[in-house]
Amino acid sequence: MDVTAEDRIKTIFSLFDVDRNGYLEEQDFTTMAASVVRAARGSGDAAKRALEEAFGRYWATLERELDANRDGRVSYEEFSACVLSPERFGDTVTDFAESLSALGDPDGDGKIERPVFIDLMTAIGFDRPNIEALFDAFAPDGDDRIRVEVWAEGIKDYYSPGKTGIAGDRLVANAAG
Ligand SMILES: [Ca+2]
Ligand SMILES: [Ca+2]
Repeated sequence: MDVTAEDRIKTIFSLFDVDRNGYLEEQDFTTMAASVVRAARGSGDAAKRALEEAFGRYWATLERELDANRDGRVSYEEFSACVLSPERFGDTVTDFAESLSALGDPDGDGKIERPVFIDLMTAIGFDRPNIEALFDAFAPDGDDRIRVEVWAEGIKDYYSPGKTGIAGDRLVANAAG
Protein backbone atom coordinates (compact mmCIF):
# COMPACT_ATOMS: atom_id res chain seq x y z
CA MET A 1 0.00 0.00 0.00
CA ASP A 2 1.25 3.46 -0.88
CA VAL A 3 2.48 5.71 1.89
CA THR A 4 0.72 9.08 1.92
CA ALA A 5 1.87 12.42 3.28
CA GLU A 6 -0.75 11.92 5.98
CA ASP A 7 0.97 8.66 7.03
CA ARG A 8 4.32 10.44 7.15
CA ILE A 9 2.98 13.30 9.23
CA LYS A 10 1.30 10.90 11.65
CA THR A 11 4.70 9.31 12.28
CA ILE A 12 6.24 12.71 13.02
CA PHE A 13 3.43 13.67 15.36
CA SER A 14 3.85 10.54 17.46
CA LEU A 15 7.62 11.07 17.77
CA PHE A 16 7.39 14.78 18.53
CA ASP A 17 4.81 14.10 21.25
CA VAL A 18 7.70 13.20 23.50
CA ASP A 19 5.65 12.95 26.70
CA ARG A 20 3.01 10.91 24.84
CA ASN A 21 -0.02 12.79 26.11
CA GLY A 22 -1.58 13.00 22.64
CA TYR A 23 -0.80 16.70 22.08
CA LEU A 24 2.20 18.71 21.05
CA GLU A 25 3.36 21.32 23.53
CA GLU A 26 6.33 23.63 23.77
CA GLN A 27 7.99 21.24 26.21
CA ASP A 28 7.91 18.42 23.63
CA PHE A 29 9.93 20.60 21.26
CA THR A 30 12.38 21.69 23.94
CA THR A 31 13.00 18.07 24.93
CA MET A 32 13.34 16.94 21.32
CA ALA A 33 15.76 19.74 20.44
CA ALA A 34 17.93 18.91 23.46
CA SER A 35 18.06 15.21 22.48
CA VAL A 36 19.07 15.95 18.91
CA VAL A 37 21.71 18.49 19.96
CA ARG A 38 23.10 15.95 22.43
CA ALA A 39 23.40 13.40 19.61
CA ALA A 40 25.26 15.89 17.40
CA ARG A 41 28.51 15.25 19.17
CA GLY A 42 30.83 16.57 16.47
CA SER A 43 28.91 19.77 15.70
CA GLY A 44 29.85 23.30 16.66
CA ASP A 45 27.80 25.58 18.88
CA ALA A 46 26.49 27.66 15.98
CA ALA A 47 25.02 24.63 14.20
CA LYS A 48 23.48 23.39 17.44
CA ARG A 49 21.97 26.77 18.18
CA ALA A 50 20.56 26.95 14.65
CA LEU A 51 18.84 23.62 15.15
CA GLU A 52 17.41 24.68 18.52
CA GLU A 53 16.10 27.84 16.89
CA ALA A 54 14.59 25.82 14.05
CA PHE A 55 12.74 23.60 16.53
CA GLY A 56 11.65 26.77 18.34
CA ARG A 57 10.34 28.23 15.12
CA TYR A 58 8.56 24.97 14.30
CA TRP A 59 6.65 25.25 17.57
CA ALA A 60 6.11 29.01 17.23
CA THR A 61 4.57 28.50 13.79
CA LEU A 62 2.19 25.84 15.10
CA GLU A 63 1.25 28.06 17.99
CA ARG A 64 0.67 31.07 15.78
CA GLU A 65 -1.28 29.21 13.09
CA LEU A 66 -3.28 27.05 15.45
CA ASP A 67 -4.16 26.86 19.07
CA ALA A 68 -6.98 29.37 18.71
CA ASN A 69 -8.11 28.63 22.26
CA ARG A 70 -4.59 29.29 23.54
CA ASP A 71 -4.37 26.23 25.73
CA GLY A 72 -0.75 25.75 24.68
CA ARG A 73 -1.28 22.43 22.98
CA VAL A 74 -1.80 21.21 19.45
CA SER A 75 -3.85 18.17 18.48
CA TYR A 76 -3.03 15.82 15.63
CA GLU A 77 -5.84 17.28 13.49
CA GLU A 78 -4.53 20.82 13.99
CA PHE A 79 -0.96 19.69 13.37
CA SER A 80 -1.66 17.88 10.11
CA ALA A 81 -3.76 20.73 8.73
CA CYS A 82 -0.90 23.14 9.36
CA VAL A 83 2.23 21.22 8.40
CA LEU A 84 0.67 19.81 5.22
CA SER A 85 -0.12 23.34 4.03
CA PRO A 86 2.90 24.72 2.14
CA GLU A 87 1.53 28.27 2.43
CA ARG A 88 1.39 28.04 6.21
CA PHE A 89 4.38 25.84 6.89
CA GLY A 90 6.71 25.86 3.87
CA ASP A 91 9.22 28.41 5.19
CA THR A 92 9.35 26.71 8.58
CA VAL A 93 10.06 23.32 7.03
CA THR A 94 12.78 24.77 4.81
CA ASP A 95 14.46 26.30 7.84
CA PHE A 96 14.11 23.06 9.80
CA ALA A 97 15.38 20.92 6.91
CA GLU A 98 18.45 23.08 6.41
CA SER A 99 19.33 23.24 10.12
CA LEU A 100 18.89 19.52 10.71
CA SER A 101 20.82 18.44 7.61
CA ALA A 102 23.63 20.90 8.41
CA LEU A 103 23.96 19.25 11.80
CA GLY A 104 24.84 16.05 9.96
CA ASP A 105 27.90 17.69 8.44
CA PRO A 106 30.07 18.88 11.31
CA ASP A 107 33.23 18.95 9.17
CA GLY A 108 31.54 21.03 6.49
CA ASP A 109 32.54 18.94 3.47
CA GLY A 110 28.96 18.74 2.26
CA LYS A 111 28.66 15.02 2.99
CA ILE A 112 26.97 13.10 5.79
CA GLU A 113 28.36 9.79 6.99
CA ARG A 114 25.93 7.00 7.86
CA PRO A 115 26.81 6.83 11.62
CA VAL A 116 26.17 10.57 12.05
CA PHE A 117 22.85 10.26 10.24
CA ILE A 118 21.86 7.31 12.40
CA ASP A 119 22.74 9.17 15.61
CA LEU A 120 20.60 12.19 14.71
CA MET A 121 17.62 10.22 13.47
CA THR A 122 17.74 7.90 16.47
CA ALA A 123 17.64 10.97 18.72
CA ILE A 124 14.44 12.08 17.00
CA GLY A 125 13.04 8.64 17.74
CA PHE A 126 12.98 6.75 14.45
CA ASP A 127 13.69 3.01 14.47
CA ARG A 128 17.01 1.75 13.19
CA PRO A 129 15.69 -0.31 10.22
CA ASN A 130 13.71 2.68 8.96
CA ILE A 131 16.73 4.97 9.31
CA GLU A 132 19.00 2.55 7.46
CA ALA A 133 16.40 2.12 4.71
CA LEU A 134 16.11 5.89 4.32
CA PHE A 135 19.87 6.36 4.12
CA ASP A 136 20.05 3.66 1.43
CA ALA A 137 17.18 5.32 -0.46
CA PHE A 138 19.26 8.51 -0.55
CA ALA A 139 21.80 6.58 -2.67
CA PRO A 140 25.00 6.94 -0.62
CA ASP A 141 28.32 7.17 -2.49
CA GLY A 142 31.16 4.62 -2.40
CA ASP A 143 32.27 5.95 1.00
CA ASP A 144 28.74 5.48 2.37
CA ARG A 145 27.98 9.20 2.52
CA ILE A 146 25.07 11.28 1.26
CA ARG A 147 25.03 14.94 0.28
CA VAL A 148 23.63 17.47 2.75
CA GLU A 149 21.25 18.90 0.12
CA VAL A 150 19.83 15.44 -0.55
CA TRP A 151 18.77 15.10 3.06
CA ALA A 152 17.42 18.66 3.18
CA GLU A 153 15.35 18.04 0.03
CA GLY A 154 14.21 14.71 1.47
CA ILE A 155 12.87 16.46 4.57
CA LYS A 156 11.00 19.02 2.48
CA ASP A 157 9.52 16.25 0.32
CA TYR A 158 8.44 14.48 3.49
CA TYR A 159 6.14 17.38 4.36
CA SER A 160 4.86 17.87 0.80
CA PRO A 161 1.23 16.73 0.55
CA GLY A 162 1.49 15.97 -3.18
CA LYS A 163 4.57 13.75 -2.95
CA THR A 164 4.27 9.99 -3.04
CA GLY A 165 6.84 7.28 -3.55
CA ILE A 166 9.60 9.33 -1.92
CA ALA A 167 12.67 8.25 0.05
CA GLY A 168 11.11 9.53 3.29
CA ASP A 169 8.34 6.95 3.06
CA ARG A 170 10.92 4.55 4.54
CA LEU A 171 10.41 6.28 7.90
CA VAL A 172 6.81 5.21 8.18
CA ALA A 173 6.50 2.14 10.38
CA ASN A 174 6.50 -1.16 8.47
CA ALA A 175 7.40 0.60 5.24
CA ALA A 176 11.11 -0.10 5.62
CA GLY A 177 10.74 -3.38 3.71
CA1 LIG B 1 2.89 16.15 24.38
CA1 LIG C 1 30.77 15.80 6.51
